[in-house]
Amino acid sequence: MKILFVEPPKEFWFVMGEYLPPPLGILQLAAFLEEKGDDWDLEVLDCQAQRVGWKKLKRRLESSDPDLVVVSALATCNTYTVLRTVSLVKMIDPGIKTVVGGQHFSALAQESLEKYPEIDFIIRGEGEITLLELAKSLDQEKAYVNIQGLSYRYNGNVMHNPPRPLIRNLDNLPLPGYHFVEDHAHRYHFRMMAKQGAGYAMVEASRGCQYHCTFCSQWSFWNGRYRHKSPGRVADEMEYLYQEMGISFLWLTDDNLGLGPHTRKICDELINRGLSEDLKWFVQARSDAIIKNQETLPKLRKAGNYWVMAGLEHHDPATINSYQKGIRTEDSRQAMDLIKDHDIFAQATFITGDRSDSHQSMERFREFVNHVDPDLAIFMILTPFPGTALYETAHTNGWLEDYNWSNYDMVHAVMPTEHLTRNEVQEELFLCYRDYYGSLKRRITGVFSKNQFKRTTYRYMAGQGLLQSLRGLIE
Ligand code: B12
Ligand code: SF4
Repeated sequence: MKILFVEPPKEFWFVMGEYLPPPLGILQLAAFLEEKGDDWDLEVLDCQAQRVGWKKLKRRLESSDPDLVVVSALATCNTYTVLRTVSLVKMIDPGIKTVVGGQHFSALAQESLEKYPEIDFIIRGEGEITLLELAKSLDQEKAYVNIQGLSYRYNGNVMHNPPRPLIRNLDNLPLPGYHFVEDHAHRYHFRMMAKQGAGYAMVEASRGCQYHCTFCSQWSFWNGRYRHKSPGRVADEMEYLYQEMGISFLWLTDDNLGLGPHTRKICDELINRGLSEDLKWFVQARSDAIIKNQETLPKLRKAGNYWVMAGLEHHDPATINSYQKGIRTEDSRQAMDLIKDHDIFAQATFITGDRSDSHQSMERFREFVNHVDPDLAIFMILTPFPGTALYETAHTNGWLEDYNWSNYDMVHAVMPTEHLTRNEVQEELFLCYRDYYGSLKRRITGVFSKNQFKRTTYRYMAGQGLLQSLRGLIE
């Protein structure tokens, strides 16, 4: 059986500059099938890295002649690129089976199978074992009824098999299949963040999160559970990427790895293996974790961590509480200062366009961000992703004015607030960037900063048309 994994052509997220990421989700799935499956012919087609546009994709699908096509989505905003890919597959040969998965399709499995006949199967939740069992069933022409986590059509009805329990020990997963994309691995890059030639790869040290923020689809996707790989295993992955693939800029995909004893052990592994001088890596952390575990910061830096990003979200404690985020706005400044004090680049993300936001509150929001003063502030618009509590509320209350999934990228406003129209929300986003990066003092400090990442980022941003792109979104 021939299984083709496709990362479709997609637009990049211009807010973080130009980048080309490896498609970790499907690399992980392909590696799992390679290790546990039968002797199947597996191929990964990364349209971005292989410079395959829509026309060429049709030819590649024809020449690949697969039996099963597995398409990667990543985020809700990529829904249509996935659908276009599976439509192409069906145009070429309706007998080829198509399977999609990830957060968006897991949350909207019923609706998606009803609406899009070009999708044969949806894998809900964790992908590895369900995909393996599906491939075996297809190969051996067996029924799917016992495959947990699978949704499909049967006799004109949409069927949802019971959910699949999570893998107990993530160390049992094979190393992600970066070898499937070895020929073009040198093309992966993140221009704003990494030096030329450093490459760009992702390492997944954990899955899920213990918190339950109302706007986040991450925790519900992983059933509110948090599992992590062992420190040795995480270091193995990082070592492999550096030694075998020559990639030295690594992005930890973890939304909430925490900075406690577990992270310190990862750092120790990297230091003891002599990797800390060569690697540069990025991680996300909560502001409360940064403050609570501040003794980790020197070790983090010593182990090659140069970049920490924290979701600080909003200036108003009531809004933070309504999101169930569990952080305190008064910690935001201290968390950023602590990171900077350890010569680590401090990035923060903020969410605009809360239902309670008005022009006045957005003024206070901008004052707050100026006070918190992260090295890099990324502003996003509150977006109800399917699978979140926020989506349920917004959908039920009729707040959503736009159901075009391409716009669910946290840059386009898809709903108004109680005081602002959708277009005014869009305008406020533009003002946030203009206000923050318009400051001459901030730009000069950035361009001449002692911190190498800050210098590179500000110099890079100076040449980008971010503000023009954002202004273009205002009607
Ligand atoms: C790295 C990353 C990025 C990178 C790019 C990565 C890439 N490959 O393109 C950058 C920084 C550029 C980025 C940008 C964006 N991202 Co992002 N990103 C991530 C992050 C941190 C890691 C993704 C990853 O590789 N995970 C590890 C892999 C192994 O897990 P996985 O992809 O979930 O795959 C597993 C399952 O989901 C499933 N599966 C997934 N796909 C499929 C497909 C099939 C067929 C099957 C069977 C199974 C399956 O099987 C896999 C193994 O079990 C995730 C959060 C996270 N921890 O996952 C957010 C995340 C995916 N991003 C998110 C968002 C919102 C975005 C942006 C819209 C903006 C933003 N605010 O960041 C843009 C969109 C860019 C675009 N157009 O694609 C959200 C998505 C929410 C949603 N429902 O849409 C997430 C979940 C973060 C969050 N906490 O909310 N992102
Ligand atoms: S926003 Fe962060 S802390 Fe909140 S549930 Fe999502 S991953 Fe966890």
